[in-house]
Amino acid sequence: MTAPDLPFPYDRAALKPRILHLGFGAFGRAHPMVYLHHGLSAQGGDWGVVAARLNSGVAELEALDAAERRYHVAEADGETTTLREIGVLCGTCHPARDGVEALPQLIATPQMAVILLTITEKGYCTKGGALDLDHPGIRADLAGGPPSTAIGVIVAGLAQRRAAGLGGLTILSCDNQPHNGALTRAAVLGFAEALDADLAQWIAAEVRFPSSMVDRIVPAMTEESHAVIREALGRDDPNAILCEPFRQWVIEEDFVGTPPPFAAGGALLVPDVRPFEEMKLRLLNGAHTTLAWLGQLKGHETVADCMGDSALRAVIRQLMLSEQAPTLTLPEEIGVEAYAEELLKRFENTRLKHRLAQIACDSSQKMPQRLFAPIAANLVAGRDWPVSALALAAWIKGLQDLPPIDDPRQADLRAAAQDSDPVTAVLSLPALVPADLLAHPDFLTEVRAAYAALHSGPTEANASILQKVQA
Ligand code: CS2
Repeated sequence: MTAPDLPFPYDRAALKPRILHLGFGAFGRAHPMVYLHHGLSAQGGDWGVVAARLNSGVAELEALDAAERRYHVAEADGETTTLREIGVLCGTCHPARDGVEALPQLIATPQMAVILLTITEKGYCTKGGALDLDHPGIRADLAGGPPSTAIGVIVAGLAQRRAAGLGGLTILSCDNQPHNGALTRAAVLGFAEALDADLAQWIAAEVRFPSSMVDRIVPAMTEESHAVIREALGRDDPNAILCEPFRQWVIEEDFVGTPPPFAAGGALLVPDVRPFEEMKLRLLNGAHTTLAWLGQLKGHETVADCMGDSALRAVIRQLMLSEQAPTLTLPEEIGVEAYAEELLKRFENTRLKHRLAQIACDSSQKMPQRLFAPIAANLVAGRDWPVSALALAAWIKGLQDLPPIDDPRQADLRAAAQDSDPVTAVLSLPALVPADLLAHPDFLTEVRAAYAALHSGPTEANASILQKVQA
């Protein structure tokens, strides 16, 4: 156990609101803020953060304010708990408390330099890589209402910056999407174009949208994790967060001006993050989503429980090494076997109660990058993908058998899962599976065979798919 490092190794009084973190939640606390904490500890500086939420979360921000915006991060595995107090926050902001103009105005302050986003996949309001102009939130924001989406807030703020004669800034996505910088740019420009072509041109020229690959397992807090903090700290910290010791952040080197000291805090700044993000999304997140559904159907509650199930562990290893890895162009310095073994070890961490039901949330938004894209690559290359097929089948079976799980498309998904051919009905929902994958003659056939194996047990007709699963 390590005592919290006090006093802060940087001058909190010197921090200015130069970073706005939209969607400040568990991951934000435990990942980008920790990098900044280490960066400021190494280099000093005035890079303070305003933590913001858009919809829910007023109470969370007020709890932070009540604690002078200090909170602890506990990194736990095995017997070890390392506690660290983070002091990089210099303010909080919520439209419901501070008024709808507060966030755009903050974006338009001269010293504001970086907007960090942890708004989850659905927060980008995109469809097929472009802004979804039919999204109800986007429609309302474009109609001139007080902005309610992150994209609407950002564009309102950028418009004010431009009107004030200020320069652009950097918008840094920290969500698990491929090419998350390009996606953010497409969403922001799509919104601006629908409002004012000149503004869109100004944004395209003045604002940078680096992509980044983020990695740290940060489950939602539970009573049990609060008890771990209480024991390590000797008192409660309602704002604390418990996570694994591992952390990784690979950021595209594309900032307006000097970046915050993320690199000094351990982040890797590179010209191209694509190999890293694809590797992480497919091996880690693809395995997570597969476990979320297969594991729940087998009666498991957490990722660590699944790792204690030798058959499931073997299936996940097969997914990583035989189905996901062959679809990747890997960073030179990374050996895929070692990366997969390290992931399995991280998944084994019993100190984290990482609930499968939490990972299963928003699966419609996660499947494309985690499973559909690698399946498509495997079909083109003529490789087998039996575990991926089982993962999709388990999702569909879970939609039928498990309690409802949050997903923006939940109503459609659950209705389709009741069809007499649930595989076809779910996977043919509009704008879910890319058209060329759906049209591939083997795609639905393989998932149907996997579904039949899960639903009615192995039969002659579906035996081949199970034989291909080595466990
Ligand atoms: C998880 C991720 O909930 C999920 O979808 O797969 O939050 C995962 O824990 C992180 O991406 C790990 O870096």
